[in-house]
Amino acid sequence: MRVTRCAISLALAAIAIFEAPESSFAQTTIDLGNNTLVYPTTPSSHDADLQMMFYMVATACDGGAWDGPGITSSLAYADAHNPPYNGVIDVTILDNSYWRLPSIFGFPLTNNDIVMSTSLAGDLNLNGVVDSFDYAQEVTFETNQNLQGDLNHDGQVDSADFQLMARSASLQNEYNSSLNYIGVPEPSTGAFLVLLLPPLLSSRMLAKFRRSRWPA
Ligand SMILES: [Ca+2]
Ligand SMILES: [Ca+2]
Repeated sequence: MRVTRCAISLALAAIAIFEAPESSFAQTTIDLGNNTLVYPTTPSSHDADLQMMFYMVATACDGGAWDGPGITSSLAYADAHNPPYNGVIDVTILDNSYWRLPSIFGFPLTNNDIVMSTSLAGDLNLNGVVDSFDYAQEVTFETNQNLQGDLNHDGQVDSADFQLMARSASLQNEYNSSLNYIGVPEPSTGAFLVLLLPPLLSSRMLAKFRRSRWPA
């Protein structure tokens, strides 16, 4: 599938090859739904690609409304807009150059892969629970300002993210039943997608997004 300037909803097992010219990127939305997306990178492109993913999720999150362009989840949108407002459904970004997981949900990973998944906010290792392991990891991410710990996608890892993690942990029993990423879904069910996104965004574009989201 090759697309430009459009909205994409990922609902079935597929390999999506997505090409977005810089001029149209801001209008592009990829809806993960209740899926997990694996984005392969190369060692030379990894860091820029990871920054791109942070920005795409941040623009989609749009301060918690989940109504912006970028990489979003309709589940996160529904959770954010259905009263009572909870906002604990998130798009978690897992950088496998950090975690070095051999696989996720049975899907093989390389250390250059970036994983994005609809999940509970704060389930940093995407194992289906928000627990003390995630909390300890969040402490490290706060120390290093690693944006994998930026749960509210505001560009920094701080107390607001810990508060969201705590709320997510308290509500996880309620939410686990509605997320099929819990319980090791089979690849054949469509829970996995591999996204190839050439060409990579330029550093100039990333700088533009950085300025627009988080002015210096
Ligand atoms: Ca976890
Ligand atoms: Ca944050």
